[in-house]
Amino acid sequence: MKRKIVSALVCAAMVATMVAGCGSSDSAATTTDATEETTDDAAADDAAAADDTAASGDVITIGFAQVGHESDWRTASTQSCQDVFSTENGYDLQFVDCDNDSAVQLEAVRGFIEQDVDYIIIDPIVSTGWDTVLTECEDAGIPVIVIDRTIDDSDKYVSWVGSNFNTEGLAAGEWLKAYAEAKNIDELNILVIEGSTGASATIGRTEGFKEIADREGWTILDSQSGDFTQDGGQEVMESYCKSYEGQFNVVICQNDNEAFGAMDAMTAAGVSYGVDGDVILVSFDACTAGLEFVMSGDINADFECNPLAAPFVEEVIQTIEAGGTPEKEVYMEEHWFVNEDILTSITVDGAEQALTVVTQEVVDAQY
Ligand code: GYE
Repeated sequence: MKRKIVSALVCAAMVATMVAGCGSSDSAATTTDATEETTDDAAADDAAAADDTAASGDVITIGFAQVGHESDWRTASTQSCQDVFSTENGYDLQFVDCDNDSAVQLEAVRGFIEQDVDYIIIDPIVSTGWDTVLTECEDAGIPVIVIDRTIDDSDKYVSWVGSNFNTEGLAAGEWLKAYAEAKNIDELNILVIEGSTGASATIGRTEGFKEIADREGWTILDSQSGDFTQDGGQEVMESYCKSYEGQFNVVICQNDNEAFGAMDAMTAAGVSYGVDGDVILVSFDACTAGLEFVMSGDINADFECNPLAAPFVEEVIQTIEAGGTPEKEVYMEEHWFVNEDILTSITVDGAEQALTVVTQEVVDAQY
């Protein structure tokens, strides 16, 4: 019974957001129709069913298919969901760590459908291959909320909450351009350590940064995946140090954990990096440990990606529970962190964006 009511609400929300997403002029009418249908359905259900809704204080069951445990960012993301969707807050969170395996993630989602959970949260390991399983969720009347990485081949989810990875890549590029100018460095030879292949975070950061590199005529010597892990970053950097010895002066790591591994590899190879070194080191995520390395000058700049999506996801869920239509896309706020105060801002996509110099206070305030 509970499922029926929630399903009806979900269909209303899905129809409304999908129509709105297509830019149809009659989206309001469609929304109203769908809502009326929901109301009728609900009215036809008995009082016991009404008591069974979340609004009456029932536990809301959520299945969360998390990417894995590859990074500090990921740990913070998991913690954020566990804190918000706690038993005390009225939730039953079914958590699956998919260990960066797409097959396991699809299986987890199907398991949630079988369990008949109220909502499914997916942080998609890769951005494609989703339409079939999302159709199964839709058929089961279970709303899907996507967090962090995007799904690019299906829009059968009610909301996505996350970051603009392309903007992060653009920001790193614009910062590097301004920094090199300020330091009178006129040749940039760049090595990139990418994140996991097929992840939208990797695709966005790679494309954004490359756009600036192409515009400025920089040389990207190589770009290989370090799988968003410390070991991966170290391994790729060890091989770069051998293959490109003496040829590079910039290393871009697509997350902090890769940067930690890359620092170990460069130290072992006798390559100096950071504000006093020969190699400019750039990272993404800006987790606490990453910011500590920015403060010490080992990492020159760190482009934040906010992992604390859960409070926004809860808003989406509560909107649906109240019969409303959540936003299809929710972007989270993020900041750009640097060691030196020679630049105070950069212009990204025509907008001026502040650079924050990392102090102990900044580190303490970070996730
Ligand atoms: O940058 C990395 C994590 O998807 C944005 O995944 C996320 C990325 C994050 O493993 O640390």
